Amino acid sequence: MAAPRTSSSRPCVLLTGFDAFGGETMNPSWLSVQSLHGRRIQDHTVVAAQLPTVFDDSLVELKRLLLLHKPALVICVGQAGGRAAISLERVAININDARIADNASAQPIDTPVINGGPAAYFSSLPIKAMLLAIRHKGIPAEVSQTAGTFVCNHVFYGLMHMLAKQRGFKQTRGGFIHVPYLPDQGQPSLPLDSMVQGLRIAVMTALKTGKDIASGAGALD
Ligand code: PCA
Repeated sequence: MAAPRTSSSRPCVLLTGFDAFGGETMNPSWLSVQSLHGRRIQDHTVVAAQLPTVFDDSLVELKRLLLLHKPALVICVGQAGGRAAISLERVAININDARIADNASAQPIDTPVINGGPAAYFSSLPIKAMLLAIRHKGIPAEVSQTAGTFVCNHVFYGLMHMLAKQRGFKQTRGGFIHVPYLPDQGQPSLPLDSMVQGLRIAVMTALKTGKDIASGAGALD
């Protein structure tokens, strides 16, 4: 697979995190991807960027980043309060259904992410291989069957739609990972170091793995 090149000629990995939302003062998704910015993993350079926790604007920014960096791999990361493990999301669905307002006070209910788009897209990341590799380091991880219906699912669906439809991105792999709260935000939580390490392993495994391994997620629990 010929990897797209950045201006620095080394292929790049785009990691995105979100700004704080819902009354929180921090978002671990941004803090964790930020600390990987500039790191070299499997001869790729990591570019970390922040997306606003806002329907539509988040996808405008994501499209700009894709066209600018032409990454070989894109992983969008978000916070999922209430979860105890790094969640490798399997599927994005074509629905916005917000329980709370986003950071621009919008609260869409039962609207499509993309008018006329397919019902769902699967992640194109090797989520089973990533699950095993992260757990192997003693970091809690799980495959998740829903990224919710708020801005994270919106971005995940929009990402997969762009990769499917945008010229030049057919070879680009992409997907979504949710991270738990940090200890300061409440329980359950995961320390920042573990999130950063888990994401680094996720990126490395995605770059190293061609076809995903066939392993029942249930059997790994
Ligand atoms: N989590 C939210 C949106 C931004 C974030 O970090 C979600 O799970 O939809």
